Amino acid sequence: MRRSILIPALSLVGLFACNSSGSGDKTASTDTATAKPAAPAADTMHHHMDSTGAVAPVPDIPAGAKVFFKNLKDGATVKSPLKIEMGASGIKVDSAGMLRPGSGHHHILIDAGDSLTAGTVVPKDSTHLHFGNAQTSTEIKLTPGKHRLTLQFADGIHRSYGGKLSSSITVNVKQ
Ligand SMILES: [Cu+2]
Repeated sequence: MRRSILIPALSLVGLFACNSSGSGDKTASTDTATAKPAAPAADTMHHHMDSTGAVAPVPDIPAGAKVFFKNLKDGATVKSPLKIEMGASGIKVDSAGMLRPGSGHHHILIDAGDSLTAGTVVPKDSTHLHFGNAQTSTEIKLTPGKHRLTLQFADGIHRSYGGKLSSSITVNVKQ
């Protein structure tokens, strides 16, 4: 398993090294210039390119895949802090950083709209939470009253899979 992740990671490092130093040599793994991009870098700042140099499109959604709030129903009355279990079926929950078809990671949008158009990079702020370590549960603090929560799945480089892989509920947080 680790191996299959490592190999594409290394080939990407080679790609970046090519751009910066012109040396895509695989023996350059001890080179400090090629070692740097191996860090969690490959996040939102780097485009993942295919062999033609174009940014790869958002991967197709596997047939029947869906995401859902496991432990919460629409309209539920809840307490803060609120534990949220994020469910996914038909698609793999994986860590962020690399584009891998058939996988992605969860995001929670708090009072920030129902879903993000497919291909849109999910913002990173207090109302758009990323779970790029493949987390499937979290705890959030909410002020009393009604809140709209959206679970939004996105690909390895944080691009939304769109409404098909999202789910929205309203919760009523009691004082
Ligand atoms: Cu993300």
